[in-house]
Amino acid sequence: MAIREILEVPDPRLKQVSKPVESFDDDLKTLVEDMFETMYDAPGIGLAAIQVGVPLRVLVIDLQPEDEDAEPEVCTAHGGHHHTHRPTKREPRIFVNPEIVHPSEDVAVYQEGCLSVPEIYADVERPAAIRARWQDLEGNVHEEEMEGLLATCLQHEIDHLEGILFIDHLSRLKRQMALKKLEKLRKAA
Ligand code: GNR
Ligand code: NI
Repeated sequence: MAIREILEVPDPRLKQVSKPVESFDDDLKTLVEDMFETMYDAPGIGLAAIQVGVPLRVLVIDLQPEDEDAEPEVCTAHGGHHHTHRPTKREPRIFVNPEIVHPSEDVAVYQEGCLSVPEIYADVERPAAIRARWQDLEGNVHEEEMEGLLATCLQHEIDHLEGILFIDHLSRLKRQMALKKLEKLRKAA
């Protein structure tokens, strides 16, 4: 297992269209293991293979984002009695060759962020629910209806497979403002 480097804008590889997975072999399993390790370390709730420079249609998602190895954080935000924050439980999900077979007409707005566009957050409107189809590490096909954050996150990740970032859904002005802000943050760092 290894943590891989996450590509950031304006890396041109993020604009590539990823290729379907054809061999469900040990290399694929290693890629997925490394993607989970990289995602939990970041931490993030999803990761597409192209974000670690591999142009294959592979995604991992876990909506419980906190790093298991992190020191427990002492929290005093609840009336003075201390407790620690830990992921309640991990829910790792793997999506190989994912497709949206049916998006809902109703939309939902979520504030999105992206590990490849660090520290930038913006509201994005997407179909609120989707029927998705994908393969697992053995190549077996699955289909499921999703809504809420899982539906949003899967659509964000499938966009990565097409070379699309969440900032591409913003107006040109808002996208330019986001990229300027990121440039400024990098200069300050
Ligand atoms: O960690 C992430 N959080 C997030 C929040 C709202 C909508 C989508 C996401 S995905 C993002 C990780 C990432 O960049 N995946 O590609
Ligand atoms: Ni992203």
